[in-house]
Amino acid sequence: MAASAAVGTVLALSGCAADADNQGQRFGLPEGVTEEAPLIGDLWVGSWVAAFAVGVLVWGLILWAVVAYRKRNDELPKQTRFNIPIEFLYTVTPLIVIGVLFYFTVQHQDDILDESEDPDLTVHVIGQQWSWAFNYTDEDVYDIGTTTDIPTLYLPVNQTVRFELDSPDVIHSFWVPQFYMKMDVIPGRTNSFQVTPNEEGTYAGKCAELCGAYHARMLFNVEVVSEQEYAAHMQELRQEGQTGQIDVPLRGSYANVPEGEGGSQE
Ligand SMILES: [Cu+2]
Repeated sequence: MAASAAVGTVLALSGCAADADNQGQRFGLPEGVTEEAPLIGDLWVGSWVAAFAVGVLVWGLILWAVVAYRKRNDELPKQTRFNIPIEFLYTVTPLIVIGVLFYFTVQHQDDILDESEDPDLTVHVIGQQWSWAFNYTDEDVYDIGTTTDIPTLYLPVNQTVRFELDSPDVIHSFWVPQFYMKMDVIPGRTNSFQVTPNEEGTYAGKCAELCGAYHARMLFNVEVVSEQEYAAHMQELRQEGQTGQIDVPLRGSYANVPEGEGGSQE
């Protein structure tokens, strides 16, 4: 009963999304578009399958106890205080469950955060109240977004990109849901990770850490494009004079507070 209700809820929730194809099978995850996405996808689906297996066992035992030991007469059943084997089981089983989840989480985390291979390109990402700046460090060009002019991050398909994340003010979080990856952007500390987008398309990105009044406006787009289109976009940025490496913190030209709503939020 509860199991089918839970599965029904997952299916109903996933049915609302535009890219609902097979989303139920992914337990609500959107379609992954990087080489590394299956690492997190498998961990997510595997955890749900394990949770349902434990759930079915527990619900089964509850039902069995309800039926097998229901009240049959007014005679008081045998009273017991404790049962060592059962209490041992109660203690050891959760430790095994947690141990298995912990093992697979650490194993996948190590693979996801692996940066031993050299990336094909590096993008220096600056998250700042309340928008993003993308510095294509190898190309020596950059793009700076504002709350009203949402920036677009261009990435060439099938190339490994290394994101270096910096913040000059408060903690933000760099999140592209379809990359199955997000990472905190912390002032005074450069975080980094690598992904290889393997499907061309337009994807949404956002800040996933409540960072102030206009947190909800910290949106960006990701365009995963062919190598030619990527080169053309780099050329565009160059022609617009957006060349060089940007400093953190960004100063001056960066109007990050929506017009007429002045005042910073710190
Ligand atoms: Cu933010």
